[in-house]
Amino acid sequence: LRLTTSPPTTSITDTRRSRNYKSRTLQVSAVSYREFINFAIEETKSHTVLVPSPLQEKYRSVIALDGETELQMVSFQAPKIRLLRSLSIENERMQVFDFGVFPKPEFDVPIFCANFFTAASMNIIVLDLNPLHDVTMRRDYKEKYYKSLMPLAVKYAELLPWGGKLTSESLKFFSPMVIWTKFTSSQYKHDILYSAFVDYYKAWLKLIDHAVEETDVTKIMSNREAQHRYLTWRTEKDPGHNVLKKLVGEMLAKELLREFLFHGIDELESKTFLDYFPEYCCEDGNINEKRSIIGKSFENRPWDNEGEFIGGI
Ligand code: BLA
Repeated sequence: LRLTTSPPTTSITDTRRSRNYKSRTLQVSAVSYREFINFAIEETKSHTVLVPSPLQEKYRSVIALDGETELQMVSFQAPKIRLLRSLSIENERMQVFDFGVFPKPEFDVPIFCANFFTAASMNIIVLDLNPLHDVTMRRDYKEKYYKSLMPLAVKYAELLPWGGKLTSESLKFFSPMVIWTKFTSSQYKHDILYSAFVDYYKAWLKLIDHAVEETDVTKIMSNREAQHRYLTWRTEKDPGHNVLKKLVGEMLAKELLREFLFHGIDELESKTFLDYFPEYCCEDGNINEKRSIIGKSFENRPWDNEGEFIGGI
């Protein structure tokens, strides 16, 4: 962190000076997620052959409606990875990092998910290896991927404690090793978050390294549908939507969600949101705009240290 002089108070009209002002304030803002994406890409490259995704040509950079804030996007693919993509947004008011890695449907490996939102020094953090299949119903799936990772989860659950009640539906998309936390910015917390990100990503890379391609058509279909259901949920109900809409307007926000962040929603399957989540159907047949039908719950971490669900029904 570099301390700088306080920002000029006079209004700036000259664009070059205005850019200097911006970069100076960026230096004082405590958080930047740039090192996170750099680490993830370099680390992935040391495990597999990463090539740019066809999406990369169209989605690189978008300037927000304020004429200043830049949304930066990168996307890649690899032999076992359908899509690795990142969106980062950094201005004086907020820093956003939305990083996701989606395996090809031939692999039942969890989806890597890092969603970090920082504004007014409050951080809203989700870091997880999101399960493709229900970890309560499918014990075999939980044993296969999460059993050996629980010690890692327990370590970070102490350092980055449960962030409080959340939209109940989200829990089905989270694993027993999820880091869901909120904190006020500090270098200490930021360093812990970086270390958690590094450890979780290395753990995920190991899973995909060892994953064996599925040949059973029924199992591939089930993986594909599970991933599509996940994409469908997040395209419709992700908590970041409002921020995106404010930045780039409703039309472009929707395009970025469907075509970039959750790309695959129009390719993997043809089922709709209401096919998967019929409880959101309004009388007029439209999708209920509420983020959550059930409401918020889970005041405390609903898994024990072995990853057993202890949150009730
Ligand atoms: C809040 N983001 C949240 C919350 C969660 C997540 C759990 C707490 C509110 C809630 O209960 O829903 C994240 N939820 C997730 C994730 C999954 C999920 C990752 O179900 C995956 C299945 N957050 C972002 C991005 C932005 C963002 C990219 O990841 C902005 C562009 C913003 N998240 C954001 C904001 C809030 C939030 C503003 C607080 C507003 C709110 O609680 O609705």
